[in-house]
Amino acid sequence: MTEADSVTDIEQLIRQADLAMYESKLQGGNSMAFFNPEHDRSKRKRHAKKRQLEQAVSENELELYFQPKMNLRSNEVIGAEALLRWNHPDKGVLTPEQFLFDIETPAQQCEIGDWVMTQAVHQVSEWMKCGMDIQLSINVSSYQLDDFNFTSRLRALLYQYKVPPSYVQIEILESSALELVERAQAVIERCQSFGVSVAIDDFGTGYSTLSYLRDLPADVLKVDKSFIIGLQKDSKNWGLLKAVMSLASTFDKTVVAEGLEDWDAKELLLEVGCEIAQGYAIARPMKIEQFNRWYRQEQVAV
Ligand code: G
Ligand code: MN
Repeated sequence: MTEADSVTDIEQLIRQADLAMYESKLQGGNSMAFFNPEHDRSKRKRHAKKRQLEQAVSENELELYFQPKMNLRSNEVIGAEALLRWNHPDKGVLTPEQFLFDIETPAQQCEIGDWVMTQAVHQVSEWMKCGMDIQLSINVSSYQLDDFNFTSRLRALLYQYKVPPSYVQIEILESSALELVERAQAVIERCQSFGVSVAIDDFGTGYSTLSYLRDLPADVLKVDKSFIIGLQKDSKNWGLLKAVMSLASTFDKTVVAEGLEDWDAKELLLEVGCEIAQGYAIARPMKIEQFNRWYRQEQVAV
C-alpha cells in the first residue's frame, strides 16, 4: 500500500463514519448506526443518474421524434405522435422505456414531461407557419396527471404559441389512468373543456374494467400494439379487436391501432371498421427533418 492509498483510506473511513453519524441523527440521535456500503452505492448511482439527466436537458441531448398516424381508407396523414428520445453520449439513442423508470423524483419526471410538451406545442406552431396542419399527440405521465398545474400549463403553452387546442391531443397510459382514476377523469374533462382531445394509450393492457371505459371520458382508444402486431395470424387478437370496436362505438370513441408493422393487416383493420393506424408499416418515428420530408411526399402522393 502506498502512502497516498492509506491517506485515501483514512479519508474514506472518516467520510463513512460521518455518514453513519448522520444516519444516527436522522433516527433522532442517541442511537447506533452503521455505514452500509450497499445503500451508499445505490444512493451514489441514483445521484449519478439524476445528474446525467439534468445534463441531458442542459446539453440538448433530448430530442423529439415524430411518427405519423394515417387514415387507412383515405391514405391521409391525420396526425402524428411526439416520441421522446435521448441521444446519450455513450449509449446511443435511448427510448423513454430505457431511462424514464430510473427517474425517481416526481419533480424531475414533470420537468421532462414539461420539456416534451413545450417542444411539441412549439413544433405544431412551426408546422402551421408552413401550412402543415398536423394534430400532434403528446404522451403524459402519471406524475404530470398528479400535478395540479398541468392543465393550466398546457393551456398557457397553447396561448403562448398561438396553437388551436384541436391541434393537440394528449395520450394517457391506460395503466396511469387506472392508478389515478379521479385525477385522470378531472384532467380529461379539463382538457376537453378547452378543446384538447384525449387518448387512452396502450389500451387493453391495463386491466381496464368496463366501468372505467364508461366513466373515463376519453375521445380515443389507442389499442396496444401487442394486439395488432401479427393480427393476420392471430384469431384471438382479431376477436378482441372486434369486441373493442363494438365497445368503442357504444361509447362513441375513435379507435387507433398502434403497431401496424405489416400492410397485410390493413384489410383486416378496415374490415372491422378501424380506419386509423400508426406503425412501422406506415413509417418509423423520425427526426423532424425526415418527418417533414416524408409528410410532403405523402401529400404529393394522395
Ligand atoms: O406506448 P406508446 O404508444 O407511446 O409507444 C410508442 C412506442 O412504440 C414508440 O417508442 C415507438 O417507437 C414504438 N412503435 C411505434 N410503431 C411501432 C410498431 O409498428 N411496432 C413496434 N414494435 N413498436 C412501434
Ligand atoms: Mn403513446
